[in-house]
Amino acid sequence: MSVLNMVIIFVIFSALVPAYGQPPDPPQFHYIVGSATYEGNGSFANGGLVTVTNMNTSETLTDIVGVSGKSNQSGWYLVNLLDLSQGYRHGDIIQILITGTNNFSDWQGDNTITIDNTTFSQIVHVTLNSCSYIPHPSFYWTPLSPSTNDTIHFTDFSSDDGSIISWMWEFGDGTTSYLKNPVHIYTDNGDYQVNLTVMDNQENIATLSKSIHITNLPPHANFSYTISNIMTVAFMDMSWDMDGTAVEWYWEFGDGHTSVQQNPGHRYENPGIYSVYLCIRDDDGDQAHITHDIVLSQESHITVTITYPPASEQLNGTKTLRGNTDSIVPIQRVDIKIDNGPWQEATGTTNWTYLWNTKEVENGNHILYARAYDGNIFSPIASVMTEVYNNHPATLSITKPQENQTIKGKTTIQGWATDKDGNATIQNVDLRVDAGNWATALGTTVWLYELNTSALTNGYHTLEARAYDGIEYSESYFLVIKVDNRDTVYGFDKAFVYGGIASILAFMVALLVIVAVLIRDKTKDKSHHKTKSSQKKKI
Ligand SMILES: [Ca+2]
Ligand SMILES: [Ca+2]
Ligand SMILES: [Ca+2]
Ligand SMILES: [Ca+2]
Repeated sequence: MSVLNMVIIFVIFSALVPAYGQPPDPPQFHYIVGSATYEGNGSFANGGLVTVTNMNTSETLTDIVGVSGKSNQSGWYLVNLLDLSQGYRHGDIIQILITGTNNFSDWQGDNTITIDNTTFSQIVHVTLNSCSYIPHPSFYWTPLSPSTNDTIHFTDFSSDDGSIISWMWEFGDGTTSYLKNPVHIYTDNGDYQVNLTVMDNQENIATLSKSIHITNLPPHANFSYTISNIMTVAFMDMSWDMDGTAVEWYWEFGDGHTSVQQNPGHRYENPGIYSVYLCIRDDDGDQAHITHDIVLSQESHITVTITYPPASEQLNGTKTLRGNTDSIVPIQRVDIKIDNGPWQEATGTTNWTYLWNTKEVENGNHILYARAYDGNIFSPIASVMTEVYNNHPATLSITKPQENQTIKGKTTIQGWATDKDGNATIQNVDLRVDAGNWATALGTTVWLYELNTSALTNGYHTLEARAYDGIEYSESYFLVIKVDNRDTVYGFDKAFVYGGIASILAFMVALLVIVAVLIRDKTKDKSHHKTKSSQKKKI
């Protein structure tokens, strides 16, 4: 308020207050008009607390109007002395006490005035003297733009006319410190109000507040994955945020498909290398991303093993090949291949067998192959080298006599024998007739046997020959022969022929005897000639 205002107030009062006679009746308007200034520079002490006390009655008057309409405040102020209920009387001594505080000091001052009812207003001025300089708090921090988890150094920069004896820091996150120069770490981003309250050696207290902005830490994106099936991949979010949490995920699987799940699964159509991209957003809106290449191989997740035969095992005859498979998904079948032959389905899957007749291949080294199939892809091919050794039985033939040939007496049976494994391995050739006892022939690759047919009945018989190669007998060679030991003359049985001749001779002898008898009888008769002639007639 300016001096001009004060003048106006006086003008108004002068206009409103009628002329009165003598005290003790106070005028209709009766005020103390006061002002307060600071010591030294004389500037108005606006905002000081005005306390008005009647020293005679110890009563305090509250009807005070200060600058800007605020009560009980100094600068310019009015004290209404018309409140008779408070017992102000002519001649009472009134004390005006004003205390004030600005940024630098505490101020205080007082003055007294004696109520004079003969005037409508009285003027009192109070000069405030400095009673104590309050401290001036100040501080700064480094780094100037801190983030979550940064170590922030707070430095006290307060000043005082005396000395500062204590500090209290309130960091705005519920924590405090009583150090002069504390350090502090904020565990989350945000805006915090830092209060520094200092106290000087006169126990004056002052507080300074500043706002500090803690910057959000961006999240870190990361993920792992497991190939749970040949083409199906389970992705696991491994991201983190030091001062928050990830709240959004965005995946690109590298094959055109995407997901917003945190831990998605994805099935790929084809094997290959895929760049999988993950972008995350934290609860403060910051993003991070990462890309991993994943390799999907056809053959890496299904295996087949051959457990029998072991490598370089010598095999013969029919063997059961064995093995097993390992896969997360069901195996549909196991195939077996011998050398460059066709794939053949084995029996069983997890544990499989395959019956192999080794005689189907030549003696020597052979490679067995196995593969498993899950309906989608084949396993890598397992293989094992084996050695097959199967004896080949000898083979033989009878070259003489011919089939159904008739033989008699001592007949030489001839033939040959041979062995694929070497003719020298043939130990002997045996022969028998009609499943009788075996007899050993002379020789091997070329052999002879003297068959005495006289012990056989005439007729058809079966010759059987076999060869032995030291390991096994050959298959038998059969030959049907006809034995005929009868004597013949010109193709006829000798006995028959001779018998016939003997019969004829005997008949003729008998006939001669008869003739002779007849002739003798004729001669004995009367007519010797007659007898003879009759006998001739008979002949
Ligand atoms: Ca001080
Ligand atoms: Ca964050
Ligand atoms: Ca945060
Ligand atoms: Ca042999």
